[in-house]
Amino acid sequence: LVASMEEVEETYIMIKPDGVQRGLVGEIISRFEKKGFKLTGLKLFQCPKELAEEHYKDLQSKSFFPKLIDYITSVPVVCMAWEGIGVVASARKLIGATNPLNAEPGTIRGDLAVQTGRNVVHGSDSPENGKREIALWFKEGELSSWTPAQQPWLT
Ligand code: RTP
Repeated sequence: LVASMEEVEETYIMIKPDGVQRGLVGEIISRFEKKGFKLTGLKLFQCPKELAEEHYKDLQSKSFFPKLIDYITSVPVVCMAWEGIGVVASARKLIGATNPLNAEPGTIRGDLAVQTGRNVVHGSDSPENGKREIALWFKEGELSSWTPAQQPWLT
C-alpha cells in the first residue's frame, strides 16, 4: 500500500462559533469520521481572549484581528484533535478555501458557508502547527489515542 508509507499526522480542527450556533456540529464531525480519520480529542469550550490571541498570533497585524478575536471568544467552539495518514492537508481539502465563495462544492465551506469571517471551521495548516495547536487547546489527559477494535480496510 502506497498510503501506508506516508506519515501518520495529527491536526487541530475547530468548529467556530457560527458552526455551533447554526447546528452544524454533527454534520462537520461526520465528514472527518466518514473520510476515515480518527478522533482523539473533543470538547465544547468557550475560550479566553488570551488563548484566541495566541492561536491567531500570526494575524495580529491584520485589520480584522480584533473582530476575529471577539467572534472566536463570543460563544463556545468545538475543539477537536484528529489523527491519520496525511490528515493535515486532507482536512484542509475537506474544509475548502478560506473564502467560502471560492470553496468548491463538496467541501465543508463550499457547501455550508458564505463569508470569510463566518467560515464555520478551522484546520491546522502544517503538521507542526497541528501539534502546536493541539497542545494549545487541550490539556494533558483530554486526549485519547485509542485503537479501533477492527478496521480491516483502513490503516
Ligand atoms: P483557516 O486556517 O481558518 O483556513 O484560514 P487560513 O489560514 O486559510 O486564513 P488566514 O488568513 O490565516 O485567516 C484565518 C481566519 O481569520 C478569519 N479571517 N477573516 N477579511 C476577514 O475578515 C478575514 N480574513 C481572515 C477567518 O475566520 C479565517 O479562517
